[in-house]
Amino acid sequence: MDKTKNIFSGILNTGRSWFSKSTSLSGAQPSTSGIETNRPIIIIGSGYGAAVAALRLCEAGKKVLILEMGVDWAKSGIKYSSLLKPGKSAAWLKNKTIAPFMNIFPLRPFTGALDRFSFKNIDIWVGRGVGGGSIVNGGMAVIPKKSYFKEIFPSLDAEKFYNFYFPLASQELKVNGIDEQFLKDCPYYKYTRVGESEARNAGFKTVRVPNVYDFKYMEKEYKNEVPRSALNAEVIYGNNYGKNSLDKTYLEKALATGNLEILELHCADAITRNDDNSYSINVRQLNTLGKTVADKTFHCTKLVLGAGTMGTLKLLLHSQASNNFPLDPSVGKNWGNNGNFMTGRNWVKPFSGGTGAQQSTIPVGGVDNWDDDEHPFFTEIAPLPLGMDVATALYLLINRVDKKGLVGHDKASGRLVLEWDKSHTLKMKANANYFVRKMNRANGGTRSRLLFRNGFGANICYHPLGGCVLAESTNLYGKLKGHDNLYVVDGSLIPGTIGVNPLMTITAIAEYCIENLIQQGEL
Ligand code: FAE
Repeated sequence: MDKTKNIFSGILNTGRSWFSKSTSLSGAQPSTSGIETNRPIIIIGSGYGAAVAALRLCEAGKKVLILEMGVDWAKSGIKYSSLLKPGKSAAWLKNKTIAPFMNIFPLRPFTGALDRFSFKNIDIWVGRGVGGGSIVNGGMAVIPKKSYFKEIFPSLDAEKFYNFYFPLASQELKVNGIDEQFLKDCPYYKYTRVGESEARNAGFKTVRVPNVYDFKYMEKEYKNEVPRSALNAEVIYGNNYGKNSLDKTYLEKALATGNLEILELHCADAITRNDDNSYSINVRQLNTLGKTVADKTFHCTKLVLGAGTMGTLKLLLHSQASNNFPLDPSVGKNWGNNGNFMTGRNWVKPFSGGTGAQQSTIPVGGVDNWDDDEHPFFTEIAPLPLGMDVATALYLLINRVDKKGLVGHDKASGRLVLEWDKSHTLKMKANANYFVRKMNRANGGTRSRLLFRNGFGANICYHPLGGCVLAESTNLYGKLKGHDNLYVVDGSLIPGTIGVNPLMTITAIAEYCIENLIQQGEL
């Protein structure tokens, strides 16, 4: 037998532990082709939907393999970098940082934790690595308003979600709240205190936002009893401590069953449906420079897609374009940015310490204007941890999405295309304008022209949703229409909007889908 084949079957058998060492692979490895592996159940991706699926399937005694294109950060020993000192984790194979603004930092290309899909009118940020978006996100764990949930998902039993799936998701994700006294005293939350008092001044309702970040840990950070993370400008390039990302919750539990294997740096490129309705997946194993070190084919009876909204759509639409993979015509439709619209205000309290020189990266405050018929929105009072006081308040508005986008695939370039222009964000802009003006009128300050083009970041999206919508492109439980053995469990199931930050809803929907799919003997 071919010697390389032997080496790689060894690698496949030892799985996660071997690959964790492989992150040091830096570039010289020759490409190996033709490795074939058979597994009963394969999950692509390791974000929220994928992690829920992995845990529940492993608990049910099934052997599961996860293919994740990013690094297994927890195992790699590589430290996440901070906003002020971007390093390996800061970007997926870029030579400059890709934060929403202030990209003045050069980088050596590395398979980092933050990636960006750039389209003509919108940039979409996603997480890369074992844990998906949970590695890079702000951890805000918000349950949507029941009335909006019912509007968005009329076919779901809302009572069961609010009594069971959301509480279950909260518990598994270790959601907790900040101590009010700590919030009042901690200088790192000045931006929240200023943001809340100014919002109330302007006549808005403020709300406390729970988070997956361990606030008891943060209190210790503040007292310098433990290494700092949220108080050390760590977040969108990963948190070294404090944050209960999926590798510390669902995935850790799933691995503890002994039934889960995770292969990092394995990027699924295309899926083929076989005559017996099983699937074959073309996969590139990457090194940390993004070079292919092996081309592999994985075969499975059951395939679960948890590659995130953009990842799942890319895989499905690319497979359709490259090998006639059968897809329902609804796939790609009903896509939205969850109403994401970034804005801000300059000259916020410039003569009384502004919004604070040091800021915790974990947001805990929001403004709830959802019930205003004319200007319905929710906004997070976001941190801007630049290491100095810039007297600037940053907000990520979440609006309704009245006009949905359409995701397609350009065969020539192999890239996704997105129908999304100014007309999709007009109402969002009107809401941002209304909010900023009302805030400035009540408190002083100007529109944040220093941060965004003319003060409005219509192009910034952290919450891509939809395109493979539950009960439209799939059955009621995420099984893809026209397929017997293919299931979707990630953000693409949510039709473009959920009115709040989406991680809780993605987790709860995945819990609901997997519970039913297991009960029905589908998985
Ligand atoms: P996701 O978490 O995106 O995971 C998909 C995984 O699949 C990733 O690890 C990919 O690397 C992997 N993958 C993709 N394609 C492939 C492929 N072809 N082969 C192998 N692997 C692949 O999926 N939401 C909140 O609720 N609260 C927040 O505070 C918040 N803050 C955010 C801040 C930032 C900067 C960003 C980018 C997002 C934030 N979000 C937040 C959004 C949230 O993280 C996101 O909705 C979820 O992570 C999406 O979960 P999925 O399960 O859909």
